[in-house]
Amino acid sequence: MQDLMEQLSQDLHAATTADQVEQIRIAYLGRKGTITTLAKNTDFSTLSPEEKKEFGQKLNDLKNRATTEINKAMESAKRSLLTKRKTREIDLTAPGNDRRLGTLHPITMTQMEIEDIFEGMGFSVLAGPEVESEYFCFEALNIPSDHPARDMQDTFWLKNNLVLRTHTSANQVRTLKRFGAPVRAIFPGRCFRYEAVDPSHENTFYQCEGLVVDENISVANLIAVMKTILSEVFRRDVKVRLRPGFFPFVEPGFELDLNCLLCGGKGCPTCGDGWIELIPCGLIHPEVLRHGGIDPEKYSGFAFGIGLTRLAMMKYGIRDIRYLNAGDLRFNEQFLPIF
Ligand code: FA5
Repeated sequence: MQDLMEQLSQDLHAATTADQVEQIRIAYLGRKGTITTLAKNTDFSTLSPEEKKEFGQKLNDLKNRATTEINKAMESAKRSLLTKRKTREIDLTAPGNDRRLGTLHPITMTQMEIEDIFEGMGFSVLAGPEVESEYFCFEALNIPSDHPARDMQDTFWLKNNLVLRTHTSANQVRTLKRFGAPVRAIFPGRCFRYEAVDPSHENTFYQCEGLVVDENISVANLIAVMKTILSEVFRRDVKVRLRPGFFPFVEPGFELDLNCLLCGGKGCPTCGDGWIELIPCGLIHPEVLRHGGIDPEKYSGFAFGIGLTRLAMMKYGIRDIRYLNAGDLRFNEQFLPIF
């Protein structure tokens, strides 16, 4: 029995965790433990009554000592765990855990920048639905169902005369009806067109519509705002050209093209002839103002539809629009925030 006690002490000495001490308790005092089975494995028939009594006392004594030792070892294992936790050493020179930081998508960054610039000029930033009624997307914009201009935008039709909006211009009449005049707002958001995808055309892309309605608004105001936007976004001189453009909801209408920043205007697969169609715009057609409940005799206004996706491409030097929707993080991670 003395040997057993010594063996137990050695085992407990080697144990460093509460789990290990518990394993030792089971090995010695558990149902099939060495001490527990000691009585079973002893042949009492060879012992005198005094010897039996003495054996019983020694066995009890052994059990008590073993229990005390094991309890002590358990206490100390728990205590050392606690101290370790409290005084966990911090090695300031150790390399940190590598945390993967996300980056903003180039379109998101461009949108945020555009919003900041327009807010600085007193515009509100609003949003409209992506699933739009045929009325707001076309009819209220002077594009009735039999008008050839419907063919300008290949449309995803849904049920019940709903469409996936083909342009953010669908917000124009919604806004006029809701806020009246004077009003100054932009509407960045996704648009959808059923069209063949190539380096500069996607079926899902972003535009940023803007409109200003007030008394005495003219083309001069429109051009001043467009110039401010481009100089703020690119922070350098960029070449633009303004040419007449037809949109049934503006009169007169313009196309504002940007000299391609990818090829310097020489012509490339992204732009074709050296110019990127970027911001169609014009003075809001009186009929559209009427749809919005605005008196065209008193108020006039301008509207524009920035191709936000293409602007991001020019800003970040992205040659193919398809990278932007591909969801490849290796692509997205190349662009650092611009603020
Ligand atoms: C429109 O969508 C008009 N609503 C713009 C407008 C607003 C005119 C207000 C007048 C007044 P357009 O179809 O040209 O026009 O598209 C506007 C811009 O969106 C284009 O110049 C281009 O930059 C971008 N865009 C159009 N289609 C795509 C496409 N499939 N992929 C990427 N960008 C596109």
